[in-house]
Amino acid sequence: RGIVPENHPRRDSILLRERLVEAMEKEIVVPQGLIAHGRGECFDYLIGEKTRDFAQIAIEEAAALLITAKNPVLSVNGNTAALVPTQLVELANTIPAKLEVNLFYRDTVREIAIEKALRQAGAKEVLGVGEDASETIPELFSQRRRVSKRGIFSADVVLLALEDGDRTEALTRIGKKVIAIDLNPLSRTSMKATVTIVDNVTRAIPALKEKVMELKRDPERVNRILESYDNREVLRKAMRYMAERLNQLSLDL
Ligand code: PTJ
Repeated sequence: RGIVPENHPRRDSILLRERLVEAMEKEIVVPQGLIAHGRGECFDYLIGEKTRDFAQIAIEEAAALLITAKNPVLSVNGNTAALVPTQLVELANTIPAKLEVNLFYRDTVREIAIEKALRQAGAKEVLGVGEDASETIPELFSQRRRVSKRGIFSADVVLLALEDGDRTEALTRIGKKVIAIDLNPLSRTSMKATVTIVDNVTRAIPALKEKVMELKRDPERVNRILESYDNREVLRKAMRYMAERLNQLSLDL
């Protein structure tokens, strides 16, 4: 593929695009995933491509929930398998949590390609592939309703990213705590999740692993964090940050 100059100001962003296109050729990512990524890039511009305080607060809450969960599950789709396979496996090992493939555009070829990517990244077990995804989430009509009995079906805390609002809503309705990573604070997923991390998965997943390691050494802090969290306030902060940053940039012109 074309060489991206070392000093190109948008090098990292271009390399991520290359990674997604390569993953599409391996049938990990769907073409729609490229469009979804473009929407994410736009919101990432608005926050200056950094993990801001509203994301840090949500990451802390997410880490506390994952550590104290009975059966935490990390849900993996095409885009996250392409962008952060190793980081997802490391996060799952650190918590520890299960990894489950769950796709909007589900087909056997993709399930197997994603399982392979996760195993190459070091995963010992990958749920939600083939017959393992034989349970269903009630009142959900996309292919995302198919889940593993040992995984999302019996999970108390589910972490997901680049999600559609329907499943987030269906999962919370059946009593699960949902941690969503979504750069768009206006999406239905962001609004319906228990905890919304408005940040890029490429930054949020490693940051979450660091936070899990930190909080595991400090159980008292975990309880304090769990008592005081307000997701609406986090979303408000994210929206205000975007608006104020744009305003400031317009004044600086
Ligand atoms: O792999 P599949 O079959 O499960 O399909 C996955 C896609 C992404 C195609 C599917 O879930 C989809 O259509 O997603 P949406 O409805 O486009 O939602 C994607 C959301 O994720 C949008 O709100 C984007 O802003 C956000 N987003 C995109 N890239 C990133 C992101 N959030 C965090 N990090 C990103 N890198």
